Amino acid sequence: MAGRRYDEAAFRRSEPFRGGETVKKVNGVIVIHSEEHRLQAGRSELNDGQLVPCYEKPARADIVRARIEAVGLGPVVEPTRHGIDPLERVHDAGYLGFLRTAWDDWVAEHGADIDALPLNWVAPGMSRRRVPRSIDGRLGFYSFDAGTPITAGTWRAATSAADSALTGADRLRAGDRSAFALCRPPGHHAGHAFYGGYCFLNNAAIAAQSLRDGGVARVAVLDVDYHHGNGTQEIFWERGDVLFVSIHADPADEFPYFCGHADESGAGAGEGANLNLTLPWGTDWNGYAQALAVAAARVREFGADALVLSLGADTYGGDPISRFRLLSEDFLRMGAAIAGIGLPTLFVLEGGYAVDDLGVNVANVLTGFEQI
Ligand code: OKP
Ligand code: ZN
Repeated sequence: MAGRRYDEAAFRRSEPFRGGETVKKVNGVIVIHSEEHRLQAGRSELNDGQLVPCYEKPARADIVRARIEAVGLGPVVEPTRHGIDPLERVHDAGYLGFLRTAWDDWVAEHGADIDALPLNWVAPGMSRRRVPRSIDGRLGFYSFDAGTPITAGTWRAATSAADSALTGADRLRAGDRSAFALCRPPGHHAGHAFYGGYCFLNNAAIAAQSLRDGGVARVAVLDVDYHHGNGTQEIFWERGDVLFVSIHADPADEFPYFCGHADESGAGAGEGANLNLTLPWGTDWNGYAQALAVAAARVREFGADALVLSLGADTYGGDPISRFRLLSEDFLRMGAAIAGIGLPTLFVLEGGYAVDDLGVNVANVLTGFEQI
């Protein structure tokens, strides 16, 4: 995969393009972003047996936005509000109701000084027939990990992120070649009726469904986050009109552990419309590029009319919770490879926790895409 070489100096020279209306904007991609993301600022998550500061924090979006403006990508625009209907096209109404009031219910029980984290879950054989009345019971009922605190601003932040993805989908339907939904919190671990993995609303799935509802016949979701997009897989598992392809660390070794295996291919009308490409710890661009070529070929073969790209940059070698070894310049190659698929593409931000380098890595994907 040839890819174009990353030239930092050329990048800096292009900065004046930002105000330069007469200059053709080679790096133009509309970026949709809401400041409301910072309402999700969890204090701690359970990791390695102890409560540690949240990896998924507001500074992540800030550095991505700063880099986008520095290199002349953009413009950056606010999302338009889309209300509850497009969320209910993907998520269970009872789950959405839980999420909307969970913080208030938690505060009534435990006070506002601690974030809401679940304490126990159902195992196979235990009953899920009743939704518990207790907030602690409901936190466990609707979640799958203890790394995803619900806070005072979770609902507003999560809905603002979904609105960014929906606004991006609108742009694609209006004819744009690309858009970037700068979402926080991320979404790809959130399923029809569950949250976890720092995700509450599945922004990419909501956007993909909105494209379908807007008349796009076939949609592909390609997930390049280091972790398997188990929520997106679950949402589209029995759907033949939405292809899900994910490249990620082998779940035998890595979160989310219980799904994302190579033999999970969908069911019913969705049989064959799910493809998991698992890679071992230590994977560098060589190994990654081969998987990406397989993924791109599958998306093309599916005959998709639009692509939703779940963009996690936690495949980066410097990521604190992940074990692939991509370099910053590899993200330019990734963007070029995605452009090679040749579809209108909505990028949706997922993970990436090496905050200092996250802006460069994410902007590189967009730049690599726009240069093709
Ligand atoms: C969210 B996204 C590592 C703990 C990991 C959850 C990771 C969620 C990743 N020791 N806990 O896909 O980037
Ligand atoms: Zn991830």
